[in-house]
Amino acid sequence: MKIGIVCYPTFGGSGVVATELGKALALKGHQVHFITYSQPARLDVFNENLFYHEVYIPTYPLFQYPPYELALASKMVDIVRFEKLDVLHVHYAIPHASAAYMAKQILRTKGINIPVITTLHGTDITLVGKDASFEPVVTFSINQSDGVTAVSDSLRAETYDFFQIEKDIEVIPNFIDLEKFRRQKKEHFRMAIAPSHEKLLVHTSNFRGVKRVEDVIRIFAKVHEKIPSRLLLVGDGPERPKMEKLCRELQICQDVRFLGKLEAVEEVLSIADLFLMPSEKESFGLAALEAMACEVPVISSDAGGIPELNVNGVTGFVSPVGAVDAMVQNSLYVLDDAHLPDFKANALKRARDFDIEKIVPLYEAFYQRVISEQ
Ligand code: GMT
Repeated sequence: MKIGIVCYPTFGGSGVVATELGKALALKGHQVHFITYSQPARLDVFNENLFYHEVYIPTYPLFQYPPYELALASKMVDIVRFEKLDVLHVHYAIPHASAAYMAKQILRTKGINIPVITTLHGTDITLVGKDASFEPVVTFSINQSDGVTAVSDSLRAETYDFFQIEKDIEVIPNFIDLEKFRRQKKEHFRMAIAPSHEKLLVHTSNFRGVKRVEDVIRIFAKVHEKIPSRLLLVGDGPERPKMEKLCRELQICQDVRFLGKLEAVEEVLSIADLFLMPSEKESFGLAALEAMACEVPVISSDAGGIPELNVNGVTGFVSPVGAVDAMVQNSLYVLDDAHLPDFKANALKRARDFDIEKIVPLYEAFYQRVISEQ
């Protein structure tokens, strides 16, 4: 197939999933065309089947807000026609689904019918999409898509609860490349970070409010009172300055490292004992799956789709959002050397359910079905 993929090119979960999907499809012989405003962060390989088309957004003094959606729609029209694409797959509804709708209508006037598939990722539904400024357009563009997928049962349910959706939404969960995300031997690195065999807790996120990084730090502070431990924070975002201040107030700075954005997050996960994800909202929790693939158990909230991934009492523990004390108790239980090896093994076993080799064929079958229904 010739597949167009539209996504955000940043480190965000939806962009990562879209890019990894495109790379996997290219390896299987499909021709994949990425259409976005800059090179996707993980599109760092050469493959004869992979193409990247940059959306150029002209500026003009009149535009306080340059119209990206129009430039994107025009680029989609151009690439679908020139490359003779079979399907357009857009990741994250805003504004990709409405831009795809516009492209589809324009192409129709030229005698081309391009099937559009929209994958819902999370905040496009649970946060941003619900805002009255976007809701009518999100509802309309989901209903106009030829196929719709969501990354968890929870996200599918929330979409039907909040929006007037007439389309079937198929759940295709996120996936993991177990070749890339596996526990590597990094003993020298571990000795440098935890020379006295301290336990290592890790959190990775975009440091936005919904990630509740404050809970991460408060959980760690209490764990740290009980056992020698260190906290590694990967990622960056608006909450970071507040979090650095909180570490000072709690006098734990010497045992907390802010590592910033890292490309090889699997190297940090390879030395970790526990992953913390206390999010307020989380449609899937891709960062937790990456940790589990590296044999790291997860202490999480019960937000959104996380319980579909993190099995309570097996791969870690799940508690209500904000239940810091319960998360502390559960962390101490998992980190106990009598329990840790079992939790690590269970985390990896569960991650294998989301092996990229199992999930990519679900997308291929979905594309075939949507194309054949046209
Ligand atoms: O978590 C974010 O803020 C980024 C966001 C995105 O769209 O880039 O992530 C969402 O999509 C990921 C991939 O499907 C999911 O694993 C995340 O759970 C989801 N984030 C939220 O629902 C908050």
